[in-house]
Amino acid sequence: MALPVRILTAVPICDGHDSAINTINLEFIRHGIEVVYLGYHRSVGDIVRAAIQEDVCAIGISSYNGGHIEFFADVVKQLRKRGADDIKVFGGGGGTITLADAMAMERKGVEKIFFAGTSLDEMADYVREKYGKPRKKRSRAKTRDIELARKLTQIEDRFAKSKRPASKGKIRNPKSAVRNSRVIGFTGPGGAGKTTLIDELVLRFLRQEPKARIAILSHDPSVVGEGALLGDRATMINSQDDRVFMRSMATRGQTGGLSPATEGCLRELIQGGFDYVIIETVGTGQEAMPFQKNGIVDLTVLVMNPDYGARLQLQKIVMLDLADIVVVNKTDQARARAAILEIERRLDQNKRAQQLVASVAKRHRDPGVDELFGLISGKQNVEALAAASAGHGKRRSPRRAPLQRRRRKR
Ligand code: B12
Repeated sequence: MALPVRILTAVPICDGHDSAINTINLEFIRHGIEVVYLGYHRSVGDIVRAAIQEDVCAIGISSYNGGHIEFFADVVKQLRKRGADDIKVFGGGGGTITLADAMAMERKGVEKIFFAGTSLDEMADYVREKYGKPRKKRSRAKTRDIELARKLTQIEDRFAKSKRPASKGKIRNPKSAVRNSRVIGFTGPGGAGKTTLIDELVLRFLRQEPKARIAILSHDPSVVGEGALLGDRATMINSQDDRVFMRSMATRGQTGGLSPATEGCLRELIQGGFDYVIIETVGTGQEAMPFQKNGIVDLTVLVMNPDYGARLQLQKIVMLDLADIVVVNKTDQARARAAILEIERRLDQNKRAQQLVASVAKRHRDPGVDELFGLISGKQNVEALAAASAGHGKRRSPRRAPLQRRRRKR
């Protein structure tokens, strides 16, 4: 089976013209290309870091606000500087990039500029033709990120070729490595705010643990042999940091929220010595139990939207039985208070030590996110959290034991 072509697309810093790239992304996907979309208003450093971590074949930049000669050239220069000059740069910007500009850019190492009037098919065909060929044998990786990124690609590719899982055995006790990473799995329905929540947690990790390194495996759905929009990076602001290694994974036909290669990639990240590894599933349905297999995570977080429908729906969500922490996000919505009460009652049925957290992840310094951070980082005890959150009108069942204490018993 042919391996999917993987590219990264982005819009430069100070540029909010994303309508062109949104259209082009969709066309690429329709042509079987996996597109990691970084979003708009992105710096050269962010683009280059993301391209390296995602191990893409090429970067497509859509630029309308001027400064394109310098910006594109700097992307090429930074890729070379970091030993990643096998990643090619192409793009467009309608009439804002003149023919003379394009020639100057090509002299500086940009591979191709598309002008106004080019058909979408033509651009997608170019990408498939130019970047769909097997990559040349690459020189030794110069940086830790490049080396890790290539290993993750090999794992994904091995599976894509053979249709077999890339790894076997449990991850909990890999013989070759002492496991120091704390692996946290986030799941929940699409639109609950998982990505925003993770990004806010990353901000707290970066601030409070000045040496911690964090890895994120973020999943988006795709069908075998088809394209995919891997768009979680577009929501991530704080996670664009040199201490964060993020990889966007298409599920490539696997149901349940993860990719067939997730486990193998997780093994690499654990061996890579990250302090925290965060796995984000695709938006899941009622039956999903993505982290059940092989005990691949230490802690599971179910993120819910208050608007889940009738109370009866809660009886059908399997993860409400399994999650260590349930987060009701978007509690600024009208139905939030009722949702928290209903979910709390539902959790009481389980008679297990589960935590319930209410958050508004999009809000700056949200106390609910602080509380969740305390729980997953093991930095705060629950009594302190309960006292701190008393002023925010949240209910906490006294029967729920502190998470840390409960986990140690396992
Ligand atoms: C739509 C638009 C907007 C929308 C943007 C909506 C959005 N979310 O994207 C709105 C109204 C918000 C807007 C705002 C502004 N805009 Co405006 N906008 C445009 C407009 C009309 C179309 C751009 C577009 O999307 N084209 C559609 C694409 C698909 O077609 P295309 O441009 O021909 O591109 C082709 C190829 O280049 C290729 N391509 C493009 N990108 C990429 C990327 C890759 C990877 C590939 C392979 C190919 C490719 O695809 C197309 C194939 O045919 C242009 C004028 C124009 N006619 O270009 C001005 C234009 C870009 N805007 C302009 C300006 C000045 C602004 C504002 C600063 C205005 C203001 N004072 O507020 C703001 C800034 C916004 C911001 N935050 O950055 C100027 C830029 C001038 C310059 N750079 O010298 C332009 C050129 C208008 C003008 N003539 O003055 N804008």
